[in-house]
Amino acid sequence: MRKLNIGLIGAGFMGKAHSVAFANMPKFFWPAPAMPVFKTICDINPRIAEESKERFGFAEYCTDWKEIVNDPDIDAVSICTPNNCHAEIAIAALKAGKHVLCEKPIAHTSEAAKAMAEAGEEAKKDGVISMCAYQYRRVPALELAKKFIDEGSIGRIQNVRATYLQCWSADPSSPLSWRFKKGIAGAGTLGDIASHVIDISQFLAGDITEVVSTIKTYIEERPVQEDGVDLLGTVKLGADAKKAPVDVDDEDLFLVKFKSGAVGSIEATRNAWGRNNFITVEVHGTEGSLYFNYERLNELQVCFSKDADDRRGFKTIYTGPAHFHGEVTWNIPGMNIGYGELKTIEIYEFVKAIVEEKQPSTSFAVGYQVDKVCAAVARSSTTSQWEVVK
Ligand code: SOE
Repeated sequence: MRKLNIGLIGAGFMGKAHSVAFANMPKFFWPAPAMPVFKTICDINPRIAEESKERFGFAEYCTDWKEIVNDPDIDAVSICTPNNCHAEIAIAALKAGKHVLCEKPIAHTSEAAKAMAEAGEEAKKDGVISMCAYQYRRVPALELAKKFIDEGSIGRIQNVRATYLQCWSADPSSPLSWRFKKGIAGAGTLGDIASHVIDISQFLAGDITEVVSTIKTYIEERPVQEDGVDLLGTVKLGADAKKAPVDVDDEDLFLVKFKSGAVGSIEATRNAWGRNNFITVEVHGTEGSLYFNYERLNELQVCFSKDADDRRGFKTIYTGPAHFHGEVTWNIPGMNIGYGELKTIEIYEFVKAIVEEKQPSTSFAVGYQVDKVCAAVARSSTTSQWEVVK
């Protein structure tokens, strides 16, 4: 079986998610398209780099990503660093002929996102794969929603209402990690999580062409955590901790127009107490509606206008073996998959794309399209006008 030497850069939360998924991929998808070999893991923190080598089973570790990009034995690179490093690493890796899976958002500026998309197109000519980690569109229930839409079961889409609500940043005592710094993250909630629901909405209803938005920053300064690793709000610092300003958005609200003529609304925040990974999408068509909530990951609610008046309403389909990649996960609907399996599906799609030399559905070009919508949302929040996605 073909082997694929992996270099993983950034050993935090996402580094763990990618490592677990590479390890599990052949356990679910057998025979695997290729066997991942855990070659090198990189983190700028030497202690974390060394520990992660042991923990995730890599042969080597390093603290400089260039060692991975320059290693002729490495075939594919996973980029799990903060956003401001994506472009430099991804472009260098693609130029070195390595397949790249990069965490979202694609980049921290529009210029960097454009350069990555161009590098992805260039690399494509040599059969090199670029992929942006918008994994949620691969939730089996959302793949099923797409199937209903494509089959015409809910008619023509009129409205898409999507939210991504979390609460990990609602507490002002949670530290100023890189996610609250524009220079590193590029944006706050917008790039971090609104981008996911933009991708899902475009996956289901086609490209967004215009937006009008309002953006708010609720917590304008946060305590500084010296040498802190980003732990997503699980760390709380005392009132006496030194504080520094937040220069990114906490909440984004926007209306959207799709190329198809459909309209919609998107809301995203990391400051909604009680909401955890509350990704919802409701699609209203001329002949029915679909509803999904990530907190009920294995369910899709469907309602069809053709049902008799006295029994029309949402019914729940539990995803399982009959659905997207369900035949390789667990045998009975209701046994359920979780975040780990979802990342495993993403890694399978990446490895399959490499072996088949076919760009995945979330190529850098798609990551760039999401970035363009985010840029229009940011522009509209200052002009208070509808802004065209360009
Ligand atoms: C934090 O908001 C975060 O880890 C995001 O960065 C991820 O993209 C999302 O899937 C879960 O929440």
